[in-house]
Amino acid sequence: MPSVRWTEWKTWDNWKRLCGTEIDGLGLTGNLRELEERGYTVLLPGQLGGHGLLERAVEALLRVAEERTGVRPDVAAGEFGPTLHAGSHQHQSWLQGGLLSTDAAFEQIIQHPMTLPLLEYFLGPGFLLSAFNALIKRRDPAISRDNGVTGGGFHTDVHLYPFEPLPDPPMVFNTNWCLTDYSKDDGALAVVPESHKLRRNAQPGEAEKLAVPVEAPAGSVIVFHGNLWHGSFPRVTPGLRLTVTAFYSAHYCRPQEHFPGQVTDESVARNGERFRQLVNLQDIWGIETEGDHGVPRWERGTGATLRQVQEGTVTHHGRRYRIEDDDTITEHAAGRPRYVPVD
Ligand SMILES: O=C(O)CCC(=O)C(=O)O
Repeated sequence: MPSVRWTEWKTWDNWKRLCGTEIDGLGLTGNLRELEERGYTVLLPGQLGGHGLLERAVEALLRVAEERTGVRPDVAAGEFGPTLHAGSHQHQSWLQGGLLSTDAAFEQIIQHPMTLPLLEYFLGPGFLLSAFNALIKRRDPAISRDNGVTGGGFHTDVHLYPFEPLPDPPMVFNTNWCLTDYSKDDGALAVVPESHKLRRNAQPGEAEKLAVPVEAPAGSVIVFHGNLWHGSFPRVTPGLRLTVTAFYSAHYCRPQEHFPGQVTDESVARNGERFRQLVNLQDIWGIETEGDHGVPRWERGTGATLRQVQEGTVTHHGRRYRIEDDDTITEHAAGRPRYVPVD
């Protein structure tokens, strides 16, 4: 995130210029252009840098699915156990809630250095992780390549915003991490290119006619705009499609999941400031008692007052910090604190 004071950028144009410089330095200008023009882009494994993240994420997903359902998904045979959200549409099953802290690979995914700058460009400073889910999908026996393969379940992701035109700048952005290959027959994400510019939801049946598959090899990530019409194609090949979705919202929006109440101590200990900020652990809002006022969530329950927090130091996981106001978001209370290591 550009660590420039709010008073020095203040407008969206300035913000985007700052972020654009960082994006350019990472070689992501083409991806940014696709996001602006089409509403989605694919970052390929070669751009993401590998380091075994794909393999670790697949293993984590299979392990957690087995813990939750009693059945280890069989990626080749196309079988998985019953989950709470099974069969929403098209023979797919969502693992929702409490997934993030189950594996360090997932924590790495939500703060990946190649996705965050693109998200920041559109969502602004201090954006949050809104939800972290997994999706397991198998062949739909009712559909074959011969009887037509159309996309289904089309929606935008701006679930909390009840008005049209849809918000611009967008309030939310999505990343779908393809843990297996994505082709149309594999049941890929279906999108309507440029539909994010329409700033409205699709009429029934409208998106199906215009949808195209987002095809990508395993290990890619699809980044897409919150106002984009999307769904997915039914799977007509054997085996499973595996996906994890990291969904983000702007700093001023309400996240879907309450991460501060769910991330484990081990998870926080093995991650840094960016992770704590994304899961809203350093938030000063969500006040419950008078003593909470201005006190970051991470300090709540310790009995520390605002004055003690501001004037002293705090210790977490063996590390001592001074807490400063972060004026890179705004210059007053809507900002968030910054934890500066003291030793
Ligand atoms: O790939 C899919 O099946 C749909 C994903 C989706 O709708 C989402 O991540 O919001």
